[in-house]
Amino acid sequence: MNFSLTAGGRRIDLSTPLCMGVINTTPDSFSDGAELACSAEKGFVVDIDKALRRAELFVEQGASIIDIGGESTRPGAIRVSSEEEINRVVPLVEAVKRRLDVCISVDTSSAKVIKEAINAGAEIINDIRALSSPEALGLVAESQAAVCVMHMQGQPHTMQHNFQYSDVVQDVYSFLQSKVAVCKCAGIRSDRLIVDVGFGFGKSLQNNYQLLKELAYFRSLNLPILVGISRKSMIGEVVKRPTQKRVPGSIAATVLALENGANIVRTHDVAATVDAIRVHSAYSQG
Ligand code: 7PJ
Repeated sequence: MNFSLTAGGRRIDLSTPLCMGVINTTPDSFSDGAELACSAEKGFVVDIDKALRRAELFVEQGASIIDIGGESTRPGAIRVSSEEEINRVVPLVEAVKRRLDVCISVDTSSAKVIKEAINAGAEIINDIRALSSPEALGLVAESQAAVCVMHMQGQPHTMQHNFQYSDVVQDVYSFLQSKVAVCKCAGIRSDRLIVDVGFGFGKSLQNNYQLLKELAYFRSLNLPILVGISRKSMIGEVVKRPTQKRVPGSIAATVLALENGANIVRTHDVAATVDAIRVHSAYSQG
């Protein structure tokens, strides 16, 4: 399937899969956030220069999209206020916009953050809560931004305690199908929509691998598929390594996702992921 996405003023060609590099501006992100802190005394403040250098490096390494997040959504995380999230995210969106010609995605569920992020130049809203707030849905609909609609069962602070599926693949599929219908009904055309099964969001290890194995089934939604696997516990539990050492395992899972139809790969490790995408593309054309 040859998709193209309209995101803000940008047309994004998805005839080959793209890499989305993650920049977390959260103090408690398990893999990178705390590294971007610049002052421990005043609480957490994002070091814009450091974050910008990381964005530049990601672009040099081949990322097409930079995903900026200000709310930690790892299992157990507590929500932060929209004001706090805006303070973390918006200055970085503005700085990346000024410096780099790269598509900017913002990882948020808050309508206030969505509004400010789009004003600052964000072209994709990556909402792990699938625009569940009516204001968020309205704001995205009336903008030109694209949106990534992700499946999650529960909320980050409790999602790994109790989840239940009758058939995880079918349940996630139905959820995405109905969220896509809601988005279209609000006026978001299909060339502005991306879907994501939400690896690790209210799912057992087995659920995650079932979804990875059956990812191709989600192609029948006829929308680009984004996957976020990078360094997650579905890798850590299998390779038995801490987050920083999960890159090879993450790449193995990424290649499987690509083979099953993933169009966008969200990652903390851009260079390795871009290599995997290139090898997979050569294999596909071989
Ligand atoms: C995902 C995400 C994901 C999308 C996070 C982490 C946790 N957004 N945001 N998909 N994961 N669309 O980076 O491990 O899987 S935060």
